Amino acid sequence: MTAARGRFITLEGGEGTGKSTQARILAAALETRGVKVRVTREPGGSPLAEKVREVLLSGLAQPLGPQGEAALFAAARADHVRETIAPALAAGTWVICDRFTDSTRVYQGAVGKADPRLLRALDRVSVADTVPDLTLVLDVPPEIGLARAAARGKGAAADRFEREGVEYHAAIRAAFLSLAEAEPERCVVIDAGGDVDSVAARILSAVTTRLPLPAVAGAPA
Ligand code: Z5A
Repeated sequence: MTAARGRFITLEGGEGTGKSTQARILAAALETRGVKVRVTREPGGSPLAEKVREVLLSGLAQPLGPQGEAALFAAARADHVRETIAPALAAGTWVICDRFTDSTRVYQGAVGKADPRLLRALDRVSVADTVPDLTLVLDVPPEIGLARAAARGKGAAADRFEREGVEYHAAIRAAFLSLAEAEPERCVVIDAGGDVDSVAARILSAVTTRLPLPAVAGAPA
């Protein structure tokens, strides 16, 4: 018997909104309910895409401009989808991805002003039909997200995106909110303020409301 396709969940939002933390917590909660889960991230998520991540976050590619960076994010994404995401979904594993193509639409598109026709063409090649079933947009004011990221990264050098000012991160937040508003059937905005456990409860509630879990004997409801 072939396994039913897994579900594809993406976590999006600005810096320090808690995506990585919540991806791990959501995976553990789903596994408790009998779901096999693979957590991954972008840029990265496959050996080759992790190498492209280093180039992008170092700022080496910044002189290429938003369109050049978008092409690199898409090249990494094509490999990530082919090597990691699509095989997991085909095997019936649920995939939780920390950032995906909405990040390109927001960072390089809405804020960077890359040509939307280019971004759509890149999506056709890199994403094709591997579209998320559910996208959780984690939302906090940028001052809170940046403070969280700074507290975590004490002593480490800021990456190419962390070096941007608060106005830039406010524009990113607004762009994520308007993207979510435009696609309510796929996107849910999660209030990511408050403690980790409260945010995790909001996320689990959104996931179990939108995506029916496979029935597993003995698993908690
Ligand atoms: N980018 C792009 O431009 N185009 C693209 O297509 C893609 C990405 C895919 C990736 O950097 C950068 O690439 C990203 C956009 C760009 N840059 N920015 N900004 P990254 O992966 O290194 O950075 P990030 O995605 O923004 O992740 P982050 O800074 O690690 O944030 P996070 O994953 O949302 O948060 P976290 O790591 O879970 O939490 C941050 C800290 O806050 C940590 O110490 C936690 O313990 C703490 N935390 C988490 N939740 C809470 C709550 N609720 N209360 C208090 N403290 C908390």
